[in-house]
Amino acid sequence: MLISMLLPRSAGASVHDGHFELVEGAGLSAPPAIADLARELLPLPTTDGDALTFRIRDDPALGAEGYHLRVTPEGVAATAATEDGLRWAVQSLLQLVPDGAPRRLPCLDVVDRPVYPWRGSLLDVARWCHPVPFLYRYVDLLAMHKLNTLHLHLTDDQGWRFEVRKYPRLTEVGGHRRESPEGHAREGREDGVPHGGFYTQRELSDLVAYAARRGVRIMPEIDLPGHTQAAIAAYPELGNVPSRQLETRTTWGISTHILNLSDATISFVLDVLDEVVDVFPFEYVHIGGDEVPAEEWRANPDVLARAAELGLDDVRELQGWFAGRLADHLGARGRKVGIWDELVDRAAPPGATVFAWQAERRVRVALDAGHPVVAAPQSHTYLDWAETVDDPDEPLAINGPLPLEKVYDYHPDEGVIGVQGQLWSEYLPTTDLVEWRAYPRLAALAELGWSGPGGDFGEFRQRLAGHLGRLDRLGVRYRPLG
Ligand code: TNX
Repeated sequence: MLISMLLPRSAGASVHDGHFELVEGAGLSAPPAIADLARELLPLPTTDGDALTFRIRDDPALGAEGYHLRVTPEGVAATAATEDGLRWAVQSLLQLVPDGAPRRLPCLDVVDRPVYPWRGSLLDVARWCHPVPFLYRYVDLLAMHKLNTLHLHLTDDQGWRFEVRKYPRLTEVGGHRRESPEGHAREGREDGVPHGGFYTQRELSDLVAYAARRGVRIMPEIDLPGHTQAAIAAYPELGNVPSRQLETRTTWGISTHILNLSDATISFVLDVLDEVVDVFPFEYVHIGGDEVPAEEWRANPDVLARAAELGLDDVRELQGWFAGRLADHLGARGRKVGIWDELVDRAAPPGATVFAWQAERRVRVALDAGHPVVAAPQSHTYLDWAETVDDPDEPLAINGPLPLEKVYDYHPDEGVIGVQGQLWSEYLPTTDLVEWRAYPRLAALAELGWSGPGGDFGEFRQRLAGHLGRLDRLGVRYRPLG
């Protein structure tokens, strides 16, 4: 049966007579990491004891993230095969605890596990460098929704946000963009506003550790070889016309300026990735590969020579070769790569995980090419799109509409490893707007990811109404239900 308090909905549950009342000083026993998390998140102080127990127990039926949560009149007992499973049990417990006394929990049995191992949220911090405290809050909200992966889009034409110790100009120069009259001319779009900022490696390492305590892994993305105008502004020798001084791009859209593929540029990129790997322990590093206009390559004799030497008919195939160099380098460091789905048509490195973002059918194309695939089609998962296009109060967005129901009702192709919601930030200059766009659609995506497709939207919407009360208490600036 369905437990109305749980969002995402659980795989299986039953409710029994009676209740357990959680009181101040209730005894807690759990592995140290889980005890710390529960103490931090529960609304009441606890002591050592057996009223709330969390235990690791080998149970293949629960998989890597599942858990069993049982409430009896005597207390709460959770088991899972892993600490991750226990973390999700803590999140479910929090949803069962009423806000305010008496904190009575119904007696129940929840046996729960996710349908997809990859439940992601992309946040673009390159277009706007959202403040570090917001990233912590963002992670808290992901964990609350049992989303397990934060994809941080750290670099783009308009800004480079990842501190690289070996190449400080990436953030000194590439971390800033100037005011631009050309952008201002496009009224209301926040184009042309000067902006700057970056994250130190220390800040990101601390964020990674905080997220890990909540079961959220962070996948960094360094978008290459396109979307790199900020890097080329910082180090012109990376570009196709080394004597040309570009600036960090000041308007939205795709830059035509991309990396050249010289040996020096490749070793520069590998140095950058080495520093990325030092900061982000997660198994995956995303190396981009979207939207690479090839005109500059066609006009660059060195690139043409490289293509000829490799026997490639089309310079665009160099993209696959380049990604392969990066994948080999990262592979030697124990990492796998994530790539955008354009690379599937350009000899993508075998085994790379494809993020299929273009048309929905690209998910199938990537699967058929033999890749692990995260379904991220813009039609269903681009949460930066407006929910409606006929509401005059709707803030400006890059595209739309993408209503809540469409996100919820998405049926990814059979065989994907998961789903991911994207928040590109061209039109999300403030954290309030990020939250407005993210919620409640990210809650719908989270349920799709955890509970699988085919949920009843009407029922979800009712459960969501209660869930929004939780977001209210946290001060989340979500978009109210229409
Ligand atoms: C396409 S999706 C992009 C981003 C934009 C986004 C806007 C993708 C891999 N590239 O650079 O921000 O559209 O919706």
